[in-house]
Amino acid sequence: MSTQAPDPFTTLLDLNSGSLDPERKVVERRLSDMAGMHLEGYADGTADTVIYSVHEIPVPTTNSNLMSSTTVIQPGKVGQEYYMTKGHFHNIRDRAEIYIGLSGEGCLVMATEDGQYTVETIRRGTINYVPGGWAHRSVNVGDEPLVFFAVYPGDAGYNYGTIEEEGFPVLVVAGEDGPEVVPNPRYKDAAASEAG
Ligand code: S6P
Ligand code: ZN
Repeated sequence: MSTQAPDPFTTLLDLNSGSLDPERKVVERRLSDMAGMHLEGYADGTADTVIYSVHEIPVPTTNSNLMSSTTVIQPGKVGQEYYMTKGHFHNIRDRAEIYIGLSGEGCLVMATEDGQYTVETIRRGTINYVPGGWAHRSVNVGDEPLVFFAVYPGDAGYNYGTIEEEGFPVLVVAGEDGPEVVPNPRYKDAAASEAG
């Protein structure tokens, strides 16, 4: 079939842990994979710490299929900045996405290439809409794992390079009274991010 539709199938999602049955493709991201993404460097000896895992339900990567995954971000901080995902635009920029919060407390930072941004809440029961053209990064601001489910067109793909080079306009940091959104001093500052 030209749409490459798979046969119908069902997956069991553990709403607390984010694990799937059956598990098909799990990607783990460690502090070493996040080098340069937090404002501060991570502490010596912590490079192998797993920050988040993505449990994907793979389908053919066509526009007629819906890819989905569960992300589990561990609680923790690098300096004052919370553990978070790398963040990305979709490779096909106009592809949208939906996040459904399952457990934990988090933020979804979204930004356009020209610097518009918004920071939304992720928690059990939230449904976040990520429009096409908005880069997105999720941040665990709580003490428990942050778990959310994502659905997106099968051909959306990932563009990590733009965020790696430019960052997001804002950071989410631990303030005296809880999470705070602050300007990113290195936003679009290539020289600073290379030095950092
Ligand atoms: C995919 C979707 C999520 C992320 C996951 C990890 O479009 O937005 O499944 O891939 O939350 O984030 P990242 O930025 O490392 O891919
Ligand atoms: Zn995405």
